[in-house]
Amino acid sequence: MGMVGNAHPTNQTTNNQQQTTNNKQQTTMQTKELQVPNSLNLEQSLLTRTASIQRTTKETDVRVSLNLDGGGHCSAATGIPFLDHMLHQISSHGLIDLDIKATGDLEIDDHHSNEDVGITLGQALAKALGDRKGIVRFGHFIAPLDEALVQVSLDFSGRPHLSYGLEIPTQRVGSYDTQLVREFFVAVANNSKMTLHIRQLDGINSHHIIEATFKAFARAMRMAVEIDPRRASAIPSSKGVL
Ligand SMILES: [Mn+2]
Repeated sequence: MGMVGNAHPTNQTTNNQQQTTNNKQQTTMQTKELQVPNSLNLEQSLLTRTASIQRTTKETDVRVSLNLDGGGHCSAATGIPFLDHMLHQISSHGLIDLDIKATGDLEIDDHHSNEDVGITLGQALAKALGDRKGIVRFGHFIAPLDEALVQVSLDFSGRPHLSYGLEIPTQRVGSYDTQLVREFFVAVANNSKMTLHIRQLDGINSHHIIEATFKAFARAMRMAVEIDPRRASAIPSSKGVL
């Protein structure tokens, strides 16, 4: 670089650099003042809200991996096609990445596999949520699917409960026994320690009623597991524990 007439520009550059440095310091100080005390923990918990559970019994072998902060990517192979279809609803509308594989005694019927997928999914949800710090905790949604309209309200309360108000008019959807919908949600609620209320507001077609339920459940859960920035990393309970 030429040195001609460099005195002024160099000084200006130095001044500019000092100004930039001062600005940076100011910015840093402002950021520090605005920082949530445990924001680092919050970021860490966001990055690790995943869980993998393998559960093996004499009846079934189920593996569930999930990421609560996913993008709705789903792989579901439970041996029960209609249940796979419903698990896709949870993932897609809950924005939860799900990888579920199950083998089981389907030669008897779908009962054990259906229930054990629910149990393992519930356990994975509980594990991924950890101590439930910072979550919104409550979630609700009313999902329409054509003539069907289903309301789900839930609370990651730590107290398992299911109120189930579906009246599904047929015994089967395809080869799936519609009684198993209740069994699935019992298993999820018990093992994730969730309070879960399901109300059918309208509906005629069994497939629509069940699918609207899973969609409403997915959206309600998405709301409940979101991190509440005003909650920071506090446990959302007046008791201090969930
Ligand atoms: Mn469908």
